[in-house]
Amino acid sequence: MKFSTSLALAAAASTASAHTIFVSLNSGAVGDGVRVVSYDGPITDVSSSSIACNGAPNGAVQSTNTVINVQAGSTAKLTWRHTLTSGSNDVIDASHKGPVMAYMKKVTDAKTDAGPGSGWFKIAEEGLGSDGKWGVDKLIANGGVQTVTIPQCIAPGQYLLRGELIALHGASSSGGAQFYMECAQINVTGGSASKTPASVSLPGAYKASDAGILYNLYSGQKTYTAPGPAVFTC
Ligand SMILES: *[C@@H]1O[C@H](CO)[C@@H](O)[C@H](O)[C@H]1NC(C)=O
Ligand SMILES: [Cu+2]
Repeated sequence: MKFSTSLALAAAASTASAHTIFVSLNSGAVGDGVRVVSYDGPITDVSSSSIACNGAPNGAVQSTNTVINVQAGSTAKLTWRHTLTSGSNDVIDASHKGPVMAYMKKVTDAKTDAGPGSGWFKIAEEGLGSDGKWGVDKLIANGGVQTVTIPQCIAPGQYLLRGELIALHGASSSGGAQFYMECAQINVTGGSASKTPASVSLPGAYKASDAGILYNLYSGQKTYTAPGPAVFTC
C-alpha cells in the first residue's frame, strides 16, 4: 500500500509542476469561502460531476463555512495559484495556454449546494485576444488575479461563483483538454433582479468534441471559441 502510494505520487509529481487552483476570493484567505481541493490536478472528463466544482480524481473538496458578501455590479477578484501555498509568481506553467472564465449559479444555501446540475450562467470569458495573448497569459501577467464583474441586474441572494481555466496544451486529442475550477460561496447584495439569466447544466454544457475543447494550440489558429454559453450581460 505504501509502495503504490509513493509510485502514484511520483507519477503525479512529473506533471504537477504545471497545474493550478482558484484558491481565494477578494481579500479572503486560501480556502475561506472557496472550496479548494488539496491536489491541483485537472478534470479531463467533461461528463463528470466534478466538472462543476471539482472533486474526484483530485481528492475531496474542502468545505468552508464562509459565504462572502459581494455587491451586484462590483468586481470580484479570483486568485489562482499553482498550489495552495504558492505565491503570486507561481500561478500556472506558461505552457498551459487557454481561456479563463467564470460562471454563477443561484442556490438556496451556498454552503451546502454541491454544484452539479442546472442553473449555471457564464459571467466572464477571456479567450484568445487579437494580440495573440490567451486568458492564461493575462492571468499570469496579473499575478494570478482574475477580475470579473458580478452582474448588476441579477437577483440578490446566495450563489456559487465558479472560476474556470482550461489548459489547451494537450487538447488536440479528445480528452486532452485540462479543466481547472473551484466554486466560491457568495451572497450577492443589491442586485436589481431585473433580468433572469438563461442557464446551462454542468455537467452537460460541454462536449469533448466542442471546438473550444478539441483544439490544436500549435496550428497557428488566430481565433478561438470558448465552450459553453455566451456571456450573460445585463
Ligand atoms: C446576504 O446579504 C443580505 C443583505 O445584506 C443579508 O440580509 C443576509 O443575511 C446575507 N446572507 C448571508 C448568507 O450572508
Ligand atoms: Cu497541468
